[in-house]
Amino acid sequence: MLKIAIQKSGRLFEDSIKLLKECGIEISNGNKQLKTVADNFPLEIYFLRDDDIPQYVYDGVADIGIVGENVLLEKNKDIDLVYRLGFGKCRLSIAVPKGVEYSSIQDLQGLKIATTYSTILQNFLTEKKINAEIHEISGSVEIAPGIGLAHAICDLVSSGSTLFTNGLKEVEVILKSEAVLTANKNLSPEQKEILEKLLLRINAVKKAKNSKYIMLNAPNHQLKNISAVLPGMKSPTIVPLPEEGWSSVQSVVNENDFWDIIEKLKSFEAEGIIVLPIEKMIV
Ligand code: PRT
Ligand code: ZN
Repeated sequence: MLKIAIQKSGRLFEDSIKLLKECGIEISNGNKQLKTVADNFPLEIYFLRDDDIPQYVYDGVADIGIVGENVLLEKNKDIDLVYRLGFGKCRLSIAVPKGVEYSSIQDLQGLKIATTYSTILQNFLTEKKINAEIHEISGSVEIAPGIGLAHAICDLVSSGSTLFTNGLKEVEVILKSEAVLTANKNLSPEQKEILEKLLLRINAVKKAKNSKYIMLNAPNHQLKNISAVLPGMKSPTIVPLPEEGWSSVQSVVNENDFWDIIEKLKSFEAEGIIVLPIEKMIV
């Protein structure tokens, strides 16, 4: 049995549950309880506050956990970052009131900066040789300059609208963060084996998300050109069509290269191009 800690409620909860579901792991009890056991995978799920997850993983109360990289770094526990999960993306940034002139990081010298991320901020300031006073507060950081508590803030930003509505502007990004899978350093061989199985599934889900299945018809004299732009997992699947001189080509393409590839395929006389999402991909 492997114990995983996920956020009880909040920004990472739904995506964490969704990921487990996509990995074929069924959880019937929801998050009303502190913990529950998956029906079809040796996984026990603990629902916790995100701030507590690194400590629990470090203590071995949970073996692995899903938490923002920002929280992992702030808590600074000796646990492993095993996998970047690609959701819960945000950045930890320094912001100052809109009207304040800011031309370089030197403008932070001597300022008072309010934050809930004092460890990460202190490391950043030390590295940049900036002497600023950190004022640690537990929430509503964005109102600190407005009420005269600090000159600047250091907080998480995603859309930027919180900064905007509080009359602040982002001047330094100190960390780009996303949800990560973290693990205790002393897992038993049995726990490691379960983690490997889970990672295989997570990988399959992630790979599939970044890929599309593509089907098209092409004249046979273009098959060489088309195969060159459609590497697929090994090579494209090519099946002759009943119509003389034509074939059906099927392959997998990376989401990022998608439009580029489509343009090339069109120039090689591809027709009837169909693109499908992939649910899982095991390579
Ligand atoms: O109750 P618990 O302690 O578990 O939850 P929490 O309230 O501490 O955390 P929660 O649910 O707000 O965030 C969990 C994690 O989501 C964070 O640790 C980040 O890794 C990630 N995340 C992603 C964010 C944001 N985006 C985000 N925008 N966490 C917080 N914010 C806040 C930010 O602090 C600011 O107040 O949203 C506001 C800014 O958003 P924009 O869109 O206006 O820029
Ligand atoms: Zn929290």
